[in-house]
Parts: sequence; structure tokens; C-alpha cells
Amino acid sequence: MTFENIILEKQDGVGVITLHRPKALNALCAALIDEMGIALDDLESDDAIGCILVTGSEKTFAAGADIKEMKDKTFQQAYGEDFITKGWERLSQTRKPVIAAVAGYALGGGCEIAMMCDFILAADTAKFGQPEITIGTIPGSGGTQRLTRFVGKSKAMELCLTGRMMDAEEAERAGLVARVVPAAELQEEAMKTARKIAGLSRPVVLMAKEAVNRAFETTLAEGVKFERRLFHATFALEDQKEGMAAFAEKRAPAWKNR
Ligand code: CO8
Repeated sequence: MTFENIILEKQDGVGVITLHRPKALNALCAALIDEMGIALDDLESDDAIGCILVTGSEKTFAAGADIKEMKDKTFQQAYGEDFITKGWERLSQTRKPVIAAVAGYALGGGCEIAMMCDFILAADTAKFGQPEITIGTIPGSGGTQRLTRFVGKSKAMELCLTGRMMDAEEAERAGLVARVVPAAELQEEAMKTARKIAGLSRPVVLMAKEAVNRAFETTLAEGVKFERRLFHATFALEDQKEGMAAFAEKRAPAWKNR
């Protein structure tokens, strides 16, 4: 299938989705979100893929929802079609790990898309923000909730109330991004990280992702119990036997349960 707003590539067990609307700074129109959903379904069902990378261009990850497309919507339309929620949440429901590689602007819906990924690798040129307040609305795809969980109330409140952008260094300090790398190295570093994950035991990777995500949905006691059940479950896998045997025998593991 050919896409008009994204590019889908597969390489070394990694599925790469590149947001590609250069004339509109990758503004997230409905067609782009639909295409991203189709690409994610494809990558999720492809046994050769072990990790997904979402990225943009050197200048922009995404400058938010498409303002021109949504500006004339009425309340009835927005509410009636469940505008934003429908389709957008697909990314956060992905079972395989998803890395966001962000250079340039990640604003509004762009920042929200990055936060729906499992972690963010940022170029030193990255700029994050929720500027919706400056155009008469508020974040609509989890920005007020996820940003607050990442950076805490005070900074999330300041960013959402003023629309101020934060640079990559501040975003790393605040806990929004996992790591900052020089812009020229972002794609290579992101691919290296994605390849590393894709090369590990598939079921164990899914369990690790599920366990970390549970921390955002439940109490500490319940989360720890959930983690322990999954930890025990790994002992039913050939890959756990192989991984530990390989360590003891000083050799590289050959994963079986892919
Ligand atoms: N929507 C539509 N078009 C856009 C958007 C956008 N979000 N951002 C940029 N563009 C277009 C511009 O209109 C311009 O098009 P044209 O050449 O036809 O005039 C082109 O991209 C280049 O943009 P600029 O000339 O403005 O480029 P600059 O380098 O001068 O500025 C900025 C870059 C600072 C990023 C600036 O473009 C900007 O402020 N953009 C809007 C940022 C913003 O407000 N984003 C939030 C949007 S609202 C939102 O995301 C709500 C989320 C709701 C839930 C999520 C679901 C989507």
C-alpha cells in the first residue's frame, strides 16, 4: 500500500514510520492518522518486526493537529465523531515497543504522539510544547494527562497554561525524554536502539513493556504483584532457559520464542 502522509519502511526487524507532510510541518491531519493506524496494524501483525520507530524530518517531528482542517468544526461535529480520540489512541495501544525519534518541533498533537510512544529519543534541536492554549483550545489527545505524569504538575501546568516550548535539554532534565543526542546522530542512534530491542526475546520484550505500563494504571502494590506474575511467567519460556544458559556458558543467546 502506498501512503501520502507517511513513509513506511522495514529494516533489520524494525518498522519505521516517518511522518511526511513537509509543506505543513507534518501537521497531523485525519488522513495521516488513518495511514499511521494502517501502518501500525501492518507492523503489529508482521512477525519479522520486533520494534517500531516513529520519526519525522530534521526540522519537525510534528507541529500538532492540522489547525486548518479542524478550525471550522462545530461542537456537534467534534463530539459526534469523537474527534481526536478515534484513531489517535491506536499508537498507545501498540503491543510491540515503539520509540519516538524527535528532531525539531513536537508541538500539541505532535508532543502527544511522541508521549504515546514507549520512550523518546531527542535530537538536540528538539522542541516540545502544548501550545493549544494560544489558539483557543486545550490538548485533546492526552497532553494534559501524559505530560503531567512525565514532568510533574508544576511544569506541565506552566507549559499547558502558557504554550511555552521547552528545548531538548530541559525535556531530558524534566524526564520527558530518555536521551538527547546530536541531531546528526539521531536516526542512527534510534535505529541502533530499535535494532537492539528487535533482537531480544519477543515475548519477554512484550512482558517488560506491559509491566512498565502497568505502573501508570495501578497502585504500587498491585503493580509489583503484576510484575511478579509476569516474571514467573518468563520461566515458562524457552528463551529464559536459553538466555540464562547462554550467560553461564559465556556465549550469545539464540532466542527461540519469536
Ligand atoms: N496545522 C496546519 N498547518 C500548520 C501547522 C498546524 N499545526 N503548523 C504549521 N503549519 C503550516 C503553516 O500554516 C505553513 O503553511 P503555509 O506555508 O501554507 O502558510 C507551514 O506549515 C510552515 O509553517 P510556518 O510558516 O508557521 O513555519 P515557522 O517555521 O515559521 O513556524 C511553528 C513553525 C512555530 C511550529 C509554527 O508553524 C506553529 O506555531 N505551528 C502551530 C503549532 C501549534 O499551535 N500546534 C498545536 C496545534 S493544536 C493541537 O495539536 C491540538 C491537539 C489536539 C489533539 C491531538 C490530535 C491532533
